[in-house]
Amino acid sequence: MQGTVGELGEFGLIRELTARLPLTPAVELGPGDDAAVVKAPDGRVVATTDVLIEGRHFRRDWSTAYDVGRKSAAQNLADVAAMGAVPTAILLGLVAPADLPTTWATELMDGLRDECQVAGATVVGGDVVRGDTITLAITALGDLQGRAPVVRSGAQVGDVVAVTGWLGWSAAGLTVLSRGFRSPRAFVEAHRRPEPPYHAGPAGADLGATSMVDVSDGLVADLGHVAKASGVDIDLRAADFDVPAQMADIGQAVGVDPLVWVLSGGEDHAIAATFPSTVQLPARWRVVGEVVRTASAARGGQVTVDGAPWDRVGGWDHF
Ligand code: TPS
Repeated sequence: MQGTVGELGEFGLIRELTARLPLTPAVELGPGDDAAVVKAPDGRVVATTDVLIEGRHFRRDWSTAYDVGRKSAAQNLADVAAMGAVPTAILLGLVAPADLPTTWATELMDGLRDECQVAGATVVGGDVVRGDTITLAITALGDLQGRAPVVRSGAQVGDVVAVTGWLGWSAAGLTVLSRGFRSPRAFVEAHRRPEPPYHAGPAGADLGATSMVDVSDGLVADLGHVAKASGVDIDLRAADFDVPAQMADIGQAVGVDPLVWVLSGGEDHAIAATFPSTVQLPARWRVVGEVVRTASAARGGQVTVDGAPWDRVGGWDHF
């Protein structure tokens, strides 16, 4: 293998990258032709895309290429799961400088492949282009397997709000890394390699979720989209969140209220959903609030914590 992607060339690089990919039952034709063929027995395809840029979404001195691959696959696959679908495939658009070590690109692909495997999907194709800043454009596809998609607009007054997965760990890790530390490892690892609860997407749909979202920008911010789309408000109960002792300790050490990480931190890719209050939820779902009639003139969208507006660091917004 040549040292840099520039030395290897576009087609050499594509050969190196695609040689690492398995086929799965959902894939009729993998990489190598003009396009791949992914089965959609459901007759519908769930599709989503996300762009990640070096410096803004990841740093090469904070994460390995493998972890960048795991995380960038995870955030797309989690979006598919949050619709109530099972992920089937991803496609990668990679912009890379010519001096990028080939191993960075192959390790990235290994990370994408391994995270896809966790979710039951695989990489079916992509493109590589030369450019100044490493940029990944990832498209993920999924299969609803006959389910109705669980959209943001379905929350009903009286529903409970429940979450599953991790909350606040990635944001705590980002705070630690931003301040030049590399530990505690649990938080740094959570930031480098989130573990979305993929299975909870389709399972939540089957339990009767009335709305569902992937928590990427922060719980309050993402539930704000649900509340707005559904024309309701949402009230969360701070005491119902799990703030682990280790998170409280590190919060104390860096002077941050850990509830800010839990409620406003993104990138753990937890799943939040609303359910009719009559639904018996399995233990992995934690009930943290309820859907209430909107009090705002703007016809919904307010998320309160213990009845008060939550204005402490308002989630992630690029602009
Ligand atoms: C180096 N960050 C970037 S994107 C995002 C967050 C919390 C939310 C979702 O983005 N600086 C570095 N790495 C990071 N991960 C952050 C800052 C924080 P999108 O809306 O693009 O899906």
